Amino acid sequence: MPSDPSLRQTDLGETPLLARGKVRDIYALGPAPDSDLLFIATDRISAFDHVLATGIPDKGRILTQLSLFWFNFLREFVPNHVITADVAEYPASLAPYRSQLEGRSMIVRRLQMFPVECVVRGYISGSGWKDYQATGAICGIDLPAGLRESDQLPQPIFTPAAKINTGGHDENISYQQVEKILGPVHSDALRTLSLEIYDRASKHAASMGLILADTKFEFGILGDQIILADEVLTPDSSRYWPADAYSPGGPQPSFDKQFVRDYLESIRWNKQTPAPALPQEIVARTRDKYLEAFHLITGRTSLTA
Ligand code: Q0Z
Repeated sequence: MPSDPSLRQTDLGETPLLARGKVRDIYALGPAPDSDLLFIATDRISAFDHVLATGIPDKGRILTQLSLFWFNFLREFVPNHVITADVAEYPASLAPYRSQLEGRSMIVRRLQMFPVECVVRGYISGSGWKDYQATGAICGIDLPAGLRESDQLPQPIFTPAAKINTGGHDENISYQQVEKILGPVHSDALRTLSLEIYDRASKHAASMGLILADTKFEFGILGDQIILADEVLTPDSSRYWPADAYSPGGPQPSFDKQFVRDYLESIRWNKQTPAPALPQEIVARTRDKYLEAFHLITGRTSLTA
């Protein structure tokens, strides 16, 4: 077996793990409840809701550098949770773990997270398409009749979702339900911020030949300031479509994961655990797609420069 250059598992010794997601791991730096957090994006990849047995080398670095690009792009408009992504500035206690951290991690401020996923859709796809077909609406927003899958919406819409624990899918909820959870002031702030960020980001993406079909933001609050958190505008939290191949009337190929999905369909995996490994060719082609997304969005050819 050739050696695996991907990082699928992190281990920071005594540093307490706070949460493990499908792709990212969060550690607590210092005593709860006010300590900073350490976010690490691993090279794990999920498809059909399962984490696969094979990692994509550099995926965590690529997604971290993309998030940092967007945090910086948006910095004058919205504050974000990043303290530093420079491992030279990390606490000395993390020095032994540098190889797991470099390029793929950030130290962030611990926030009170809003328990609502702030999704903005400019195009109709995924759960939005399903809900529209069933009800003619998404999250209580009535839409014109006759839309086709992947069509552009008359205007971008805020389609919040409630987090469901235990690995379940988030559930689309109405703005009224958000108001019941967060109150009218925070609800309006999150909707306005989300739509404005989508507007800015989708214009940048369009200038690079990409459609930003939809994206999910997570916000938290520190004192009285609303802060953009988590990962932002990565292919894992967003649907990017190459504009030159856009063809509404059906699903659009996934920018990053289509080779993986096609492979898993070709082997007729039953989509139950355990998730299979990927052939090296699928790994290499998928890695190239993540690098291509990074290059298109940031204009940079190197992850480190
Ligand atoms: C985000 C999540 C992940 C599993 C907690 N700045 C923050 N302050 C407090 N909490 C969070 C953040 Cl970003 C926070 N998540 C979502 C991310 C793995 C769950 F990488 N959970």
